[in-house]
Formats: sequence, C-alpha cells, structure tokens
Amino acid sequence: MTTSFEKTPGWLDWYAGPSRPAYQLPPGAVDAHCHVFGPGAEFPYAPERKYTPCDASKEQLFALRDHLGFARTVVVQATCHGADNSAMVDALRASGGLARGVATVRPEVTDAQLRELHEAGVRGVRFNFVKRLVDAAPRQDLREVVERIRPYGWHVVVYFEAADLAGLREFLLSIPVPLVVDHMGRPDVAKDPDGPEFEAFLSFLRARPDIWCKVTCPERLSVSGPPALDGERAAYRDVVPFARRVVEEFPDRVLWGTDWPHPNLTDHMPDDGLLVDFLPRIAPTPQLRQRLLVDNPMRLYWPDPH
Ligand code: 0GY
Repeated sequence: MTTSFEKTPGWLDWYAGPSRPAYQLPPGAVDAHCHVFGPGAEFPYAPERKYTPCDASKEQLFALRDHLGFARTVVVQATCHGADNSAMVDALRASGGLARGVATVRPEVTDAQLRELHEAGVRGVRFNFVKRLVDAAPRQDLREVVERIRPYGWHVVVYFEAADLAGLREFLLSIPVPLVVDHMGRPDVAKDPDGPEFEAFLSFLRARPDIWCKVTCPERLSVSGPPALDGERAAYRDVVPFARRVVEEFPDRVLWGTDWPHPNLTDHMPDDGLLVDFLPRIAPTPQLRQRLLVDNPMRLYWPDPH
C-alpha cells in the first residue's frame, strides 16, 4: 500500500550533511531524544495528527547516530504517529538492542500489546500537554495508563510549556512512577534564568528525587538563534544559563538528545554537529558530561545491558 501525503506548509526538512562535531562524545553516549517519521508510505501518519512531517527513517536516524558518535538512541513517539507505535517499534527492532523507545498508549491498550512493546525495547510512555500538538487527554485516561504501565517499571515522559506548569504540577507529582521532563519544560529564555518562572520549574524538579530533565532543544528555545544569526559556532547562547543550572543542580538526573529530525521548527533547521558542540557549554566538566550522556541514560534505559 502506498499513502501519499502533503507536508505541512512551510515544513523544514532536517539538515542534510551535518558537520562533524568538534567535541568528541564519550564512549557509549546516548541520544536520549529523537524521532522517526514514517516513511509515510510504510507507516502512515495518524489521521488525528496536527502536522504532517517530512519522512525521517530509521536508517537515516542510525546514520546520524554513527556520524555524530553516539552509541545508542532513545526513540520517542511523535504526535504525528498518534498511538500507532509501529514506526518506532520497527526502529527499535532494527537497532540490535541499541535503541530504546518511549511510546504513546491509550487506556484500552492490551497486556499483550504492552508486553510486545516492552520486548521491543519500550521503557516509557509520553504524555504530551502542548496544545498545538495534541487535543487534551482526560486526566483519568492518563491515570489509567499509568496503572497499566507501572508493572513494567516504565516511566512517564512529559512535555509541557512553562506557562502550563502551575496547572499541571499537582497532577504530575501525583503520578507514582518516575517522570522525565522534555526540553526543560520549555522556558522562555528571554526571561531571567534566576527569575520566578524558571525557579518554579527548578522547584518542581526538587519536589521528587525521581523527576528527570532533558536539557535539550536549544534550537527550539533560543531567541538569540543559530550561528548564522549570531556569527559564531557557539550558537544558542541564551539557552546556556538555563541548561547549565539544571545540569549543575541535578547532575544525576539529566539527559540529552538531538531531537532529530526537529519537528515544527519554522525559522531554521539546526546542523546536528553544532548541537553536539553545545554540550561542553552546558556541562562544563568531563564528569558532568559522562553522567549526562552515558551514566544517566544507561541507568534509565539500559539498567541491565547484558
Ligand atoms: C519534540 C518537539 C515537538 C514535537 C513533538 O511529538 C511531537 O510531535 O514532540 C514540538 O513541536 O515542539 O520533542 O520533538
């Protein structure tokens, strides 16, 4: 079967021919946040999707992993595939154990389906609260999903915007499994990293010792922008103080990933090699980078790699 689709108008394809990073990743580094999109002809996009991306296949993802120097990947289910995890699972199965996954499931998921996802390498589910990406799911549905996944030892990845944290905080803290927050809860980096908005986020991270944070997506959060705008390889400088604060206060529960193929960027598409070069600026010592890139993701996704 072939399925034709039209990309969302203005959709930016991922950056072809990324540079080789100047910073060499430590052996065993994990890209803990990236996606596969389709290919749509093989894995059609969900009817309820809010955007139609360009294809971004598992082969292309694994080629980028090797080019940048990552050893392993965590493939996160993107909203354009809804709760049909087949493209993500196909990537996990093709990875030879070098990829783990975060799925989207509905309360009616069967135990057989959960077992199959676990065997393929899924270790978490994602709850997305970003209004432009999904229609809000009833909280009771999310609670039911948590009860279903709990026996597998999975965690919940949550994606929300800074302005929505106050309304979500109590609900999120009531979820009885570890939480992983995407993209630092999307701070407004035009604001003060020591100001009340980011302080509210840090206080959320302090509320439980099992809340992890991805210090990801400078390209998505930055106002100062990429090198083409600020004229230096050291791009996205306004994001640095935010990410660095999190890395330094919570060194044992931070994760990092490329977010390839960077859905929904409208002004520029990052060179993934430059994104890797962002790492020493937010994790300034080799010890911090070892935890961020190797020890932490291994503990969460491959606690028993043998
Ligand atoms: C990301 C960010 C975005 C998209 C999704 O699942 C998704 O569609 O997560 C976004 O548009 O901010 O993490 O990839």
